[in-house]
Amino acid sequence: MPDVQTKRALVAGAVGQIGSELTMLLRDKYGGDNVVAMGRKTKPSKELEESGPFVFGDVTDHADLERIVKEHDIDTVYLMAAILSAVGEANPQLAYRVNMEGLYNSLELGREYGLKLFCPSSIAVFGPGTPLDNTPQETVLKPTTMYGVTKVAGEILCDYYNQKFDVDIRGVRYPGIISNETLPGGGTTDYAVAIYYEALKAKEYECFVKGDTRLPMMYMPDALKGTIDLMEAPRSGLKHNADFNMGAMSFSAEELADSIREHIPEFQSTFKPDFRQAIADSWPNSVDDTAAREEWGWQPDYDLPAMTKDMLEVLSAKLDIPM
Ligand code: VAH
Repeated sequence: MPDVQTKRALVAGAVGQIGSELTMLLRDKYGGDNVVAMGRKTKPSKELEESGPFVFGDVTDHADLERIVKEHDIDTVYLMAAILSAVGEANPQLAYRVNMEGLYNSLELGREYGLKLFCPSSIAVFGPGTPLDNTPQETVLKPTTMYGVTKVAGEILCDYYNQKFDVDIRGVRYPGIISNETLPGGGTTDYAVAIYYEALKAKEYECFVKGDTRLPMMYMPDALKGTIDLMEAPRSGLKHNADFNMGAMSFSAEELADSIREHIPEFQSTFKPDFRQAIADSWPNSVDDTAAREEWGWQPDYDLPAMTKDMLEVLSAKLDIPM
């Protein structure tokens, strides 16, 4: 099948951490009217509501999703709706339903309507037995969270639909994403966002993982750039589908706090691990993203110092708290 040229996109999960910023960027690119934002329950921001169409819908409801795809003449779907790792461990049944049924419905609509799909995965596909450093593209995938289980199954399903039905499905294994627009909802890497808000607001933060916990992370502008670049790459150059490792930076919670102290010397950080420590411990320290670099030219712009500087500047202005 030739490459689908996106004219009208649907972003499912458009009120979430990544979806909200991705929608605005896609609207800049394709025109506000051509990018339909879909949320399930949460009221959208004024910006999201006024810059293009917004609909309420549920990815677990095939008929509902099909109606939206047909009504808006959608050719490309970004499936950003998901239950993340921490909430998923509190309610594995919900994580299974949203992540698996949402994906299955999207894949089936992709097959029926010839849609191009972005179906994100996560470093949560890794687990015990996976090499921790510079984790290879092809390696042991035996996660210990329901979120990770749904992402491994999802990657394989995406490969299957690609081969069997020639559906153009792409995706990356997102690391922890750090951003300053919409808060993340219920992941293990949420501390890496919360720490910036609290450093400005309270000058102290109690982190829910240990100081030496090291994870792969990425600043939102890089995550968005990677997402769109992968979707725009010629399909013929891709050997992988929806499972690209995509690295940017890797730091421990203590190093993150230290980078903030470069700007706010009085900032105090303490570490009190909870149930999320075990989840973090099951994930790698860093990933090998050679395949993404070779197949579609992936190249991140931000390292930890550059991200911290930008995060604090943006949040200081937004919260009206001087550094
Ligand atoms: C989570 N942020 O913490 C997500 C992520 C890297 C993991 O996909 O659950």
